Amino acid sequence: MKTVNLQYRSNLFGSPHRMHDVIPSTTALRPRTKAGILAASALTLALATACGTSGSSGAGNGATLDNATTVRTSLLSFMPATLTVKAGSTVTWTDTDSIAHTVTTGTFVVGSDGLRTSENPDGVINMPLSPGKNVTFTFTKPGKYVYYCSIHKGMSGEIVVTP
Ligand SMILES: [Cu+2]
Repeated sequence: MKTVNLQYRSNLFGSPHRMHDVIPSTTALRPRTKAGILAASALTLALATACGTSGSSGAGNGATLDNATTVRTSLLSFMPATLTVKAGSTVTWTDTDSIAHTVTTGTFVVGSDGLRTSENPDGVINMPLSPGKNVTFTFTKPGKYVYYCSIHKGMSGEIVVTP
């Protein structure tokens, strides 16, 4: 699975023309691989989110923009990779892939190929994230919370909590 992850990322992000080519016509896309199908569906979801009106169904108190406290999974990455919120904020992770992930805080070592070679979960957050579902965590203490997906060795992100 490691090679799939790498090819996937470089195919989609390596060329500035690639996304443009993919976006206009979904019928012409005809992905032949599972990764291609995932990419196509993730792109479609990303576009729908980006272009749609806010239609958030969350309870929310209206004090913050929904996007400001939401991390999506897309194309086997957390987006945004770094999210800054104020202490007391509840961050929502939304799985917009068709595959399962985890949100796991801890430290890790990344090899020269960009994939983690070791992981040390710290137990602060360790939540499975299923396709189409959300998980949330409320950050009460300021600090930098580095997290990763324990399933995909190239997926990580951080939440920076300010006072
Ligand atoms: Cu993952």
